[in-house]
Amino acid sequence: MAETRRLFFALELPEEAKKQIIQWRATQFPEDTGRPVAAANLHLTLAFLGDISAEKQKALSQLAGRIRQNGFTLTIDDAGQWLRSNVVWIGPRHAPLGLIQLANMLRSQAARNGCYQSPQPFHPHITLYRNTPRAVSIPQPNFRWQFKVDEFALYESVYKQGRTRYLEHQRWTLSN
Ligand code: 2AM
Repeated sequence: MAETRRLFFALELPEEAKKQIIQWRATQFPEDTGRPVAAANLHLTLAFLGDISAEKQKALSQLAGRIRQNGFTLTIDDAGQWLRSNVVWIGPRHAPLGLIQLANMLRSQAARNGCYQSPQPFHPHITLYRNTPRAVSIPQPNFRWQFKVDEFALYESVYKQGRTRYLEHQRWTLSN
């Protein structure tokens, strides 16, 4: 069988934002909340591609490289839990148009190339905990992390020795 890789397009977070998120998380949630996502793995997924061939990766990378749009400012000022997927997340209360446009474009390119896309609308989020065993009380979002987004990247999810790592394959700058 041809080799495949588990790939997704995502936004990386600035180091400073990651630090603040980790500090906030440490002070707000009990230890048994779930499996905390490592600081290095904090990201905002734009489009999940699944396990795909090198050929499909190339085609989708080419299409991603043709996206012409400006960067945008992202404000992370909301938090919640999804019981269906057992995750605690943070994200924007109001997603900027640029973020929606970028994700929708990548998701439709993925769908047209045979990568299953959830029929649910795009809910931009950064997962903080996975495998949350029960409903947790979500603290009031007493934060407002804001940063400029002018790049996006293609990542590979690698699971090895019980750990997930995200390897960056390619990065693109957002400009008109
Ligand atoms: P999540 O954080 O909400 O779990 C890599 O797995 C990234 O792709 C994660 O951010 C994950 O979102 C996202 N993703 C979206 N759909 C997925 C799926 N069907 N399987 C695994 N990850 C998915």
